[in-house]
Amino acid sequence: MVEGERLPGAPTPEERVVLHVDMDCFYASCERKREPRLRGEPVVVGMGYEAGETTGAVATASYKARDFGVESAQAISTALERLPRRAEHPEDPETAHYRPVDLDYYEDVAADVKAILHDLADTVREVSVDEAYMDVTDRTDWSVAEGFARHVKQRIEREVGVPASVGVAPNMSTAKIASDYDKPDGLVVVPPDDVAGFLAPIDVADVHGVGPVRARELREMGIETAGDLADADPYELTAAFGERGRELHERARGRDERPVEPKGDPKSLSRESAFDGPEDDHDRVLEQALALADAVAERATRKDALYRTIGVKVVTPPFDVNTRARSLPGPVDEPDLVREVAEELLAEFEGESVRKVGVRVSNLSFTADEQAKLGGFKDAATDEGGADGDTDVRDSPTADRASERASERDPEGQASLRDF
Ligand code: DCP
Ligand code: MG
Repeated sequence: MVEGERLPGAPTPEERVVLHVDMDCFYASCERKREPRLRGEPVVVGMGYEAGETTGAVATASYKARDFGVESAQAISTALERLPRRAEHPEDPETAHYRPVDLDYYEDVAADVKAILHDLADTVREVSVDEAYMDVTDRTDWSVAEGFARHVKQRIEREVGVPASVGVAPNMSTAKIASDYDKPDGLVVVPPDDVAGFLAPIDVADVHGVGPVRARELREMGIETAGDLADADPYELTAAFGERGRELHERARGRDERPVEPKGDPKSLSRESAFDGPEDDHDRVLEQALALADAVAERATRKDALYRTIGVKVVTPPFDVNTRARSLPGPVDEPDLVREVAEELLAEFEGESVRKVGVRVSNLSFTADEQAKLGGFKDAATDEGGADGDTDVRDSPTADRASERASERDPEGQASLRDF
C-alpha cells in the first residue's frame, strides 16, 4: 500500500467484515430435516444410489458416519463395509441410514437458507448449493461481528432447521478457512489483528487455491503451513509457480482484496497480460494494451454491455498496482474509444518499467437503448484514480469507497491474460 493514497475516512480493505457460511453435511442435514428420526443417527447420502442397492458414490455423510471412515466420493460398497445399513441391522448402532440424493429438495432448502442470507446482507455471493460469502461491513462492526454471525447461524437453524458453520474474517479466503476450522456447528471469528496468527499453523493444503498437486510441490520446497508459505520468498514462489505463486503467498499472509461480488452480470469486463520480465519499451506496453482494449471491447459487444468507465491497470516492479480510469457522460459501446482512452491513460507511465498491463471497462449496463452520444465526452471526462483490478467501480457502497484508492500493492497475482 502506498501510504497517503487512501482518502481520509475510507476503510482499509482489511476492515471489511466478511462471512463465509457453509452448511454442515448438507445433503444429510436435509434428509434429517425431512425425516426427523434421522437426527443424531449416522446418515449417508448416495449419488447414483437406490434404496437397497450397493451401487453409487457417497455424496456426503453425517459427521457420525465420518467417524467410521465414510467420506464423500467413496463407493457406496466401501461405505457399506464400514457402516452397514441400519435397515438390515435394526438393533446395531454401528450402522447408518442410507438415502439416495434428492437434489430438488436440497435446492429448495438451500433457497430458504440463501433468502435469509440476502435478508441479512446487501452483498451475498452464492458459491454452491450450500456455501456463500456475505459482506456485512455496512451492517456490523468488528466489535459485534461475533454476535452478528451467531444471529446468522441461529436464524438458519430456527427458520430452516439445518446447521451451518460460519467463519468471519476481513477477507474471503480467510473467512472460508475459518468456517471450516471448527465444523460442524462452527463459529470462528478472525478479527483483522488475528489473521496472521490464525493462518500461521494452517496446513498449506487448506490455503485457498492450493490443490493436492500444488500442496505436494510446496511440501517438497519445505513449505508445510500457511505460515511457511507466508514466510517464503515471493520471488522464489513466482519462479516456481508463476503469478499464481505470488497470489498464494498473498493469501497465506491473509491478504485477499477480492470484493464479495454477487454472481450474475459482471460489474466490469477486463483483460490483463503480464510481460516475461519488466518491460521498458512504452511502445510494446502500448501495443499490448491496445490488443487488450480490442479484446475487452469485443467481449462487451458480445455481451451487449455498455460501459461508462474505461480504465487501465499498470503493474510496476516489484508489485505496485496503479490504476487509472476515466468516466464518460453516458454508457457507450465504442471499441475505438476504449483504445483511445487506454492510450491516453497509459501516457502517464511512459518511461516506467511495466510488469503487467490491463484494460477494463466498467459501470456496465445491459440495455442497448441508452447509449449516449459521444459529443460531451471530452468535456465531462475526468481522470480518476481507480482501485486495484478487482475493486474498481462497483455498485456496493464499500466498493465505491474502495474505488477511491488510487494505487496499491497488487492484491492478487493473476495468471496472464485473465480478468483483473
Ligand atoms: N457433494 C457431492 N459430492 C462431493 C462433495 C459434495 O455431491 N464429492 C455435495 C454433498 C454435500 C454438498 O455437496 O452435502 C456440499 O458440499 P460440502 O463440501 O460443503 O460438504 P458437506 O456440506 O456435506 O459437508 P461439510 O460439513 O464438510 O461442509
Ligand atoms: Mg458444506
